[in-house]
This record gives sequence, C-alpha cells and structure tokens, in this order.
Amino acid sequence: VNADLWWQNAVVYQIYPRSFADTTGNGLGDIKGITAHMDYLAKLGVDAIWLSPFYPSALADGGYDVDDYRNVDPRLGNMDDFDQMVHAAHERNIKVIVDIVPNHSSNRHEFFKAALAAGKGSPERDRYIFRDGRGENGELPPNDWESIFGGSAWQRVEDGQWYLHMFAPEQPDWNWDNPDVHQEFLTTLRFWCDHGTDGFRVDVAHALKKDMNSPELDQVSPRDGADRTDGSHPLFDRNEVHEIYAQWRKLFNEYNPPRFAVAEAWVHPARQYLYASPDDLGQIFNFAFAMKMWARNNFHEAIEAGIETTERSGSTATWVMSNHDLIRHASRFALPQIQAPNEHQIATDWLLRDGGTYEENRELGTRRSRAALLLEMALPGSAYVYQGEELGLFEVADIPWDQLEDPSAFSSHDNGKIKGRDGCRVPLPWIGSDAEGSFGFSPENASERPHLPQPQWYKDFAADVEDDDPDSMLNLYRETLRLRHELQATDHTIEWLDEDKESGLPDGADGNMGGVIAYKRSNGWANITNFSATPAELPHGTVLLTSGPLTADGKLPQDTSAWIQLD
Ligand code: TEU
Repeated sequence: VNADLWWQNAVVYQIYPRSFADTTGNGLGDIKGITAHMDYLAKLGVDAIWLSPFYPSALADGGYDVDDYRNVDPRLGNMDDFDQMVHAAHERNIKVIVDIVPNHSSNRHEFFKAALAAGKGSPERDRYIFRDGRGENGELPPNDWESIFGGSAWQRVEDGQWYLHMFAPEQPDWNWDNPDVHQEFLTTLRFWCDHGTDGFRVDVAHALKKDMNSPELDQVSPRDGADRTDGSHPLFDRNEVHEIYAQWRKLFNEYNPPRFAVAEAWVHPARQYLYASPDDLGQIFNFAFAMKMWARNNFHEAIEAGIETTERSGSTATWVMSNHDLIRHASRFALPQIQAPNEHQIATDWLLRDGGTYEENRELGTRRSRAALLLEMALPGSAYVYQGEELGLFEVADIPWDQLEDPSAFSSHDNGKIKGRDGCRVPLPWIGSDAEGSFGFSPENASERPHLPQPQWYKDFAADVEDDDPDSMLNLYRETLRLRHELQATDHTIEWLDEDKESGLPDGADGNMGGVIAYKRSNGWANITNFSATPAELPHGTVLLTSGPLTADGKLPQDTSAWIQLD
C-alpha cells in the first residue's frame, strides 16, 4: 500500500475541540485535552483526527467565524500545544486534519477591520463583498437575499454600505475575485502544512465563487442552496471554484507526503467527482449516506452515489452518519418516525416523554446505531466518526433556550421547536461517577461549568463506564475498527448480494429504516444488515462480528448487522 494514500480507507475521527476535553477548567475543551486523550483515540483505532476550528474566534458560529487563521484561540492553548498535539498523534500513527474556512472570515479579522477603516471603494474593502443599498439613502439592502441562518444576508456598516454574509452577520464573505484573498489562504495552508498537519477539511467548499453580475441574482438566495447542477448557479458550485482548488492542490503536492483535503460541499452527487478529483481537493463528503438514513429512503442509492463518485474521480468514497451540524444519529434512529438529520428539530417532548418511552426509544436508537456502524464500516473508502458517536450519545434535546449558543437556533427561535445544533455539541462525558461535576470533561477544581450543560443520563455513556462493559458501543467501535483494518480489501468496489434490492425495501411508513442491505467486498468479506421486520437468512460463511444477538435459529433479527467471511 502506498503510504501517500493513507487517507483512502481511513477512519477519521472528528473532534469539536471546545467540547472534547478541558484541561484548564475554563469550561472549554482545549488542545492539551486532545493530547491527553491520544491513547484513547489510538485504542479506538482511528487513522486520523480532524479538528473543527480552534482558531481565535468570538464564537458567533462555534468557531467557524475565524479572527486569525494562523493561531490558536488563547482559551484553547497556543501553537506549542498544537505542535505537541501533532507530535503525540504522529507517534501513534494518527494523522491530523484541520478545518479551513475560506468562504468567510469573522468580522474581527484584521482584513475586515481594515476594510471598514479604509472605506468605500478602497482596495481593503474589495477583499470582501460590499455594495451600496437600495432606496433613496441606500437604507435598504442591495437585494432580498436571506442568509443560511435566517434574516437578511446583508449587514450595513457605518458609512452606509452593506456587506454580504451567507451565514451569520459576524461572518463576512470573502471576495474570491481579489488576488489578496488567494494569497492569504495560500499562506495559511502553507503555515499549517509546515506545522505537520496532514490535511484539511474545507468548509462550504462550493460557495467561494459568486457571480455578483448574474442577471439571475434576484431569483436566488443563499438560504435556498444550489438547485442547479451544471455549474452555472450564481452562488453555489460554480465551475470557477475549481481553479482555486487546482492551485491549492499544487501546494499540497509540494509536500511529502502530499497533503490531503476533503470538501464539505453540499452539491448534487453528479457534481461531487469534481471536488474529489486528484487535481482538486481529492475527496468529498457523501452526505447522501446520512440523509438517506431515515424512513422512506434507501441506503442502496446513497451507497451507489458514493461508489460512483469514487469511480468518476479516482478518489475513494466517504461515509458520514453524524457531524457537528447534524442531529446525532442515535437520536434520529430512536424515533419510530425517524427524523431527517439536518432539520435541527428535535422536539423536546419525545426524548423526555413520561412512562418509560424514553427508555424504549433509547434501546431502539442504540440497536439501530450498532447495525448502521457495521453497515458503514465494511464499505470501501473513508469513514468519518463524530466525537461521542462511539459512546452512542444521543442528542441533548433539553438545553434551556437561554443556554443555547448556535446562531441557527436563535434565528429560527419564533418557530419554538428549532433548537439548533448545540444538542450534538455538548461536552463529552469521560467519567461516569463525576455526575456532580462535569463527567470528567473539566478538571475537579474547574472555575467554570462546561460551556453547554450536560444531561444526567451521561452517567451511563461515559467513556470509563463503557470501557468496562464488553457489550458497550465503545467496545463495538473498537472491535469493528480493528477487524475493518484486518479485513480491508485492496480495491474499492462492492458487489450487492441482495439482488432484488428494490423489492426488498418497504417505504418506511411503518417507521422502519429499510429492508435487507447486503454486499460483499472482493475478498469475500460481506456485510448483511436487516432493517426489515422479518428475520433474514445469513449467507453461508463464518460469522466474524454481529451488532447484536442472532435469533435462536441463527437468523439476523430486525435492526441487526453481521459481518461474514463467505465460504
Ligand atoms: O456548514 C455549511 C452548511 O452548509 C451548514 O451550515 C448547513 O447548511 C447547516 O448546518 C444546516 O444543515 C459549515 C459548518 O460545518 C458549519 O458548522 C458552519 O456553521 C458553516 O459552515 C459556516 O461556516
């Protein structure tokens, strides 16, 4: 195996640094907290960690509002801590990926302050997207666009001009028609490569280039996303964005090994290969996998979309069940009527419903999560695991409104049900017996509480509790990742075993997740998952791993997966 291609079948563990582990007691996770848990990550069996932003930030959007791209938030540590963390990871053969946020900076970035100070028409202002307003005195925004978090996508500044922000007002969009912006990001990428970083996750990679002269501007809005898949939409997934990534790729390839990159780009499956090509970023998240994981959809389509991107790009597929933007999948699966992952809408009532329903739901969500893990991990390509999913954590549905942090919650507040993305970002439980404290997230003498409140049920999900329990989610993840390494085939193909795959799929109206999903790898390693109500026959071979017990007559019950070495 070519060592440069370490990422092709990697299991990448996403760390949301402010919620991982706090060593200073300020209630925010920090870089040293990651270093302190490197053995935990090594034992889990991950090949790489990806760190969500840890840069200086006012946290208007959980750190995706970056003040300074080439530094560590002082509350999270400093560059020495970062270097030590990379060293500790590399010692254990774990790669380090950082998050790069090129669509927007924060409004506290040095360049944005300069843009405000230098005024209208200045070269400094041209690094962002400033326009005059409409109306007699320019008091109306340049157009009626809504931002992705809700509200106008334009914010007025003191001299009367308006700047574009696709996300929060604190996140002004960079102008990628300006060469300074290109230069600034090349400098930043080089900075992190030189600090030993192995790769980058590129935030909203499909949004950087906008055609602000398009005659169609009044028919589109950032909030609506891209509805066209030929590269001609004025705001998203424009072909010119690949000129940027071709330049980045040249820089990445100057390094040994070449640096890795994965695009976060919500584009049509038919356009994904452009980002995944070897001349481009090289890999792209396949969100179809997460999106199809609920009633009335089918996995076959999502898996085929991922494999197709592989074939068209020469990259490998990616699989994502959860991340810091999506409702935790254990919760999505715990409902008879499974929720879409990005609706940010966990009704507080179901989780807390009286009469034992909560326990029942919890059991269902756990069982389906275990089955989904085996389904995911036998697939070729990279699997992205979000911190806490290895503990089987549920969404924290009952964070009081006044303690929420996420801007997507506040902007939709009047709906009364949208609680935003904080429920999957609650600081991790490490020590179950520390229920009076912070479940081991912060040190004992901490001066601050964890930045989001932890629920009491965390006591059952803490890492030390699960470590001791052979049947825990944590130990299933460890065993699954270990076997996945051992069994990995040399190619990136699958062959479906459930030939009549269409007819096997119920429509999910009764709340189940689909039918029987079975495939094999070229070396005879097969996964069979049964999401239907009828117990399924196992194919002939040796059972290597199951997500739960088989029936008395050796069949695979509902919501269970098995790995088989075929005869
Ligand atoms: O997300 C991009 C993005 O499109 C999401 O915001 C998505 O639309 C939203 O979560 C609704 O599902 C990236 C980051 O992952 C996210 O955390 C940031 O808020 C966003 O970019 C802005 O930087």
